[in-house]
Amino acid sequence: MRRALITGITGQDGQYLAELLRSENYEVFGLIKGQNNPKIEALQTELPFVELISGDLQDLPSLVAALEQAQPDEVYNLGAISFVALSFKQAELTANVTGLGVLRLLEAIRMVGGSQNNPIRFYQASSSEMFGKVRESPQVETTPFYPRSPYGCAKVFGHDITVNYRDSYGLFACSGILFNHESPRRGIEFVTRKVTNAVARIRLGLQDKLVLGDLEPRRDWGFAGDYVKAMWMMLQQDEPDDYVVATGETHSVREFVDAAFRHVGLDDWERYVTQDERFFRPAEVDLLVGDATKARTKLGWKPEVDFHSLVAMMVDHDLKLEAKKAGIRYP
Ligand code: GDR
Repeated sequence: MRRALITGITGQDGQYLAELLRSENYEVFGLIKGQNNPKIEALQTELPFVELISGDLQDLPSLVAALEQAQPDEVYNLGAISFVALSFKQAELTANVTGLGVLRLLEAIRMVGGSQNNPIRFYQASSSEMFGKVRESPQVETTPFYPRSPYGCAKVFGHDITVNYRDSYGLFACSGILFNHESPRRGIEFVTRKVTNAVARIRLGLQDKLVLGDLEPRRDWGFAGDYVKAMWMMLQQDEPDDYVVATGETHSVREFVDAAFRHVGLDDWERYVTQDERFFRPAEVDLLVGDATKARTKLGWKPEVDFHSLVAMMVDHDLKLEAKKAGIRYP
């Protein structure tokens, strides 16, 4: 049985990836920091097959110990301070976890290594936020980086150090440059889930306003369940490499809001939505759209869920969730 260790196991990608690896017959280990908290308890209920190991991307000895315990064939580094807005407020912490955390994990892998004929394979969750102020569209693996947030800067370091360890030490290390990917498991602080949850609550009469920031930024939004397959596929190749993972379609935040409200029959959505400075960022990424030709041709990967199906999936999930919480029958 192959073994995999996932950092960021409580996040949306960690959960989808754990399910995928389980279906591929892996033994799955998840790194968690801290003591029991509601997120960890929920994970234990939803994904009881995941064996949890305590450790922290800020603490090298704990990473070495986690690798020794899990003895993984594959390590997926999905752990990070991943909320871009927060990274402006906690820039140093972001650099430490999202940036230096990658270096620590790579060092731990060098130290523990895995067996000689079966060295540990490493996946780094890189991000389209590295492209930032884009200088070419669509973005491909060779597009220059121009990050626009402490998060983006930290991800550039994580990406570069992954490539550097591959070049320097021959590690089987891959970097997936993933564009935005969403799901019903997305955290409520991210714009898509914030919108679908509010739309559900407004439709059910539980809320009357949705307060957002800038509605003009454009993102290439895909489904997280599709994207974790690309992560796994990267580590099954003969050679390590870097890949853009994206749908190739871009939509503004405004279009996402419009689609979500229309899905529940509220076409006059402007009356529910207001904007507030609080949700604007000191520097914004205006336009992202990826070209995943390399992933399509070399990995055979392609996204299955399109933009409107994704919006519908998330709104329908939140309608059920919020109706159940409020004890309302819906529809
Ligand atoms: P992003 O995701 O920054 O693209 O990073 P997010 O959903 O937070 O923002 C998307 C866009 O929406 C605008 N926006 C708002 N955003 C939030 N969160 N809340 C609001 O109220 C709001 N109003 C407008 C933002 O300004 C932005 O332009 C995500 C994260 O998952 C990263 O970790 C990942 O690397 C990238 O996607 C790819």
